[in-house]
Amino acid sequence: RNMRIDIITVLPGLLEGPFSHSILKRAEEKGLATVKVHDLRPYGIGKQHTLDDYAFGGGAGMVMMIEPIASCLEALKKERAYDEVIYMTPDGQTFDQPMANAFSLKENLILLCGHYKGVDERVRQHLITKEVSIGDFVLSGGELAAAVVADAVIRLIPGVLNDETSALTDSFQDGLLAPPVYTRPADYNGWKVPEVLLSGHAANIESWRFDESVRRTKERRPDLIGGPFSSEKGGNTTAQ
Ligand code: 6GU
Repeated sequence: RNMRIDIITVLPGLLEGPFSHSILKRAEEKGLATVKVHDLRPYGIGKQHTLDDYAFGGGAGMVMMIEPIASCLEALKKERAYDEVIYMTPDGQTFDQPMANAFSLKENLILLCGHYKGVDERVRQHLITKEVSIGDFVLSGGELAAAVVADAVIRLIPGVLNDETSALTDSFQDGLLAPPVYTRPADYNGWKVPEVLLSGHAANIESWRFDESVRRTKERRPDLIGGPFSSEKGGNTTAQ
């Protein structure tokens, strides 16, 4: 299985970095995921390849036109079928771990990055299947948000991570924050590692980690306790 993520943007240069490094690069090399960035410019209108225009009704800010986006989507859809065409926008549904898990089960995704004052509403009504935000703050464009979503999704594909980096022990994967971790030395100038972790008693260690996860979650993120993604209610929705 090779997941394909196509990203459409007016600033392809912004997305050159994230996918040529570390885990995402390894996923590509293993043939588990392919990310392709598409410059919208060639699909623009006229000699200047125009992509945006003034808003009908007036007001500051340019609006991305429907035709270049429709042409680009049409070209991509000639190559393969897509499960979702996702518009990256601050007024979309907030991205979270369950959404990342759901996307990681799909074959092919398109991420459309918004810019300026956004895209013509008819793009959203007719060409998009989902609208996603990465949180309640405003970025200059959807590119960095698309990189965040692609990273969170690709690392969940079976085989991308090894045992050491396993996604199954991540914060949020079971609806709780991850427990504290320690490494050598066991005593750093009197700052000691909890005794149980040195005991070699697997069941006690597991139980300590669970208790610490709960304690940490209650302290830092009480909103997660008993929520729709908490460990009691949530099933495993990961691809692995
Ligand atoms: Cl998806 N786009 C932009 N422009 N800003 C954001 C965002 C997306 N998510 C949070 N802020």
